[in-house]
Amino acid sequence: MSYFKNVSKIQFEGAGSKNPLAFKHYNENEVVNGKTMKEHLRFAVAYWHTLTMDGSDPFGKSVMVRPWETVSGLDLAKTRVEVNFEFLEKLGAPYYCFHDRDIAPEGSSLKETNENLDVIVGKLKEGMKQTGVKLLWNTANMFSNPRFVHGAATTSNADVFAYAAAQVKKGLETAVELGSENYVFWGGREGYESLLNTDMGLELDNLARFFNMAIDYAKEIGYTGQFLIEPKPKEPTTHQYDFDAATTIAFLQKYNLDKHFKLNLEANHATLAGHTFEHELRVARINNMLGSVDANQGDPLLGWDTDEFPTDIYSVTLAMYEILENGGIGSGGVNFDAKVRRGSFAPEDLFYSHIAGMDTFAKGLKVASKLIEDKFFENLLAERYASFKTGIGADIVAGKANFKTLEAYALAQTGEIQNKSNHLELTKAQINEYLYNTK
Ligand code: XUL
Ligand code: CO
Repeated sequence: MSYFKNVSKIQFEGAGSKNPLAFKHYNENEVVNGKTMKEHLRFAVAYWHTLTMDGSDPFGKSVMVRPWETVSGLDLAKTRVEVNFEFLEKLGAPYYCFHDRDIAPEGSSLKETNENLDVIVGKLKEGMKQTGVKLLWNTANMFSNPRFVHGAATTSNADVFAYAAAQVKKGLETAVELGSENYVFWGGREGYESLLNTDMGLELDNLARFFNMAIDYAKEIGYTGQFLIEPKPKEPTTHQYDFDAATTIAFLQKYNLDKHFKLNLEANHATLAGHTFEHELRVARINNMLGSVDANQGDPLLGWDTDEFPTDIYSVTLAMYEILENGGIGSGGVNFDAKVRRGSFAPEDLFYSHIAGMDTFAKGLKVASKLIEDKFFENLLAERYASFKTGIGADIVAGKANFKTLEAYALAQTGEIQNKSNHLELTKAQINEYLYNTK
């Protein structure tokens, strides 16, 4: 049974190819910076956007009724597993990601819901064995069901906290069963609408308690995958506790959780936080907390999470630079947390969009690699910060200076301090040359 009869395995045809169902830049076996593109990029497809998203929005109903959606409930869930593996194989993406509720419908009790999950997890395991596709990460959807109206681990209702714990317990068991390389926590409704009725101290303490329980249970069942937290500043709540990379790292450090987690950083979440994607990656990198990325892009003119496919080569190049400087993405990957626009409702748009994203990342990887090979940023920074290499600057860096020695130094100087231009526009023009000319 084939669900994409008009699409065969996507091949690399090279720059200049006009075939919409071919890669122009992503050549999985091509070696860049010492590793193949496949090893660098570790692409993953998001189950929720590719298999279950139906194109509905607050103003209109579903427009993406897929040809295979002729059944419902658990039968539809089973069909989607088959579609998933055909899609992944034809695209040549080595990984996928899901929320528990993407893959199987909820039953009338937690027990029944878990039984539904077991059926689908069994089928996924079979598909993974047959295709060699792997699970980059799984997570728990603790935001869609009405029970999570006041949050999950940060809810005001202890019964909901218990339910959320049971859900993550099952999620970790699923991670073991499917060999998931990471487990993600995105705090869907972990935040507040109004401080007027919020005990922020208790909610944050409870969130830390919840994470500690997850760490303990993972240890108990022998789950060794990487725990990831995905920051986002707002939406659905007015203020989400994992606002951005810096806030999340401070939270983890306060509760001594930092050694157990890394961050899964999403481009559109960075935009919502008023940051660039590369800013978020840099904050994580310098704190040794860069774990994985959710690849997408937002519309800077809109204030919500549009989850568009990443085609902005400038932003992706700078993101890939951070990843390369990090020494790679480790057990993480590049997960397309991205959805086709409502108007792109044809099944083949699922291929066009992923190809666009994969080609953008492949090209970004090449440009970033060339920038590193040429020591572009290394030389620029060495020159800009040269004053910290000798004399008083070297003393500051070595911890040999204090306010008294610095005052004595400043008093001994004659004339005005001299600063140098940083030639930022020249830097931008030079980066453009790399973007135009890297083959
Ligand atoms: C929501 C979002 C989630 C997480 C996983 O904005 O990004 O899909 O990636 O829960
Ligand atoms: Co995401």
